[in-house]
Amino acid sequence: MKTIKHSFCVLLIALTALCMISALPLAAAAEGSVPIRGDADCNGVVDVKDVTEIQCVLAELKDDSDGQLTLRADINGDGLDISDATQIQMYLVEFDNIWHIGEPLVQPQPTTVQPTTKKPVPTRDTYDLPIIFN
Ligand SMILES: [Ca+2]
Ligand SMILES: [Ca+2]
Repeated sequence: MKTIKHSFCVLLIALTALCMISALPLAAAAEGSVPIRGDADCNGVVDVKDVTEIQCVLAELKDDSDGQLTLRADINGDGLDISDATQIQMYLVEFDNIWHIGEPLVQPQPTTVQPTTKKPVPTRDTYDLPIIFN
C-alpha cells in the first residue's frame, strides 16, 4: 500500500512538472515579454483564433485602441487589414512564410552614432556648375 502511495506521489509530481513546463511559452507570451508576429490574441500561439481576432477588430466588434493587436497582427506593415488575416491563414496551411509569422517580433533598437575625431571632408555639390573666368 505504501508503494502505491509513493508511486502516486511521484506520478503527481511528474505531471505537475510537465504541466508547468508546457505552460511556460504561454506564460511568457501572456506577460507580453516577447510579442510574436501574427499572434493577435497574444496567447503565444499563432492559430485560427488570431484570424478571428483580426476579423473582429476589422468589423469593429473588438477594440484595439491601444494598437497592441495591430502591432502583433499587422503582418506586412501597411496597417491592419484583411490581407493580414489571409497571410496568417496561408501560414497555417504551410505556405512560404515570407513575413516571418510565428517568430518573435523584433522591436527596432535605437542606434547610437559613435563620435568621430575626423573632420568632415568637404564635398562638392554635383549640381554646381564650374566657374569659368575669362
Ligand atoms: Ca494567438
Ligand atoms: Ca497589414
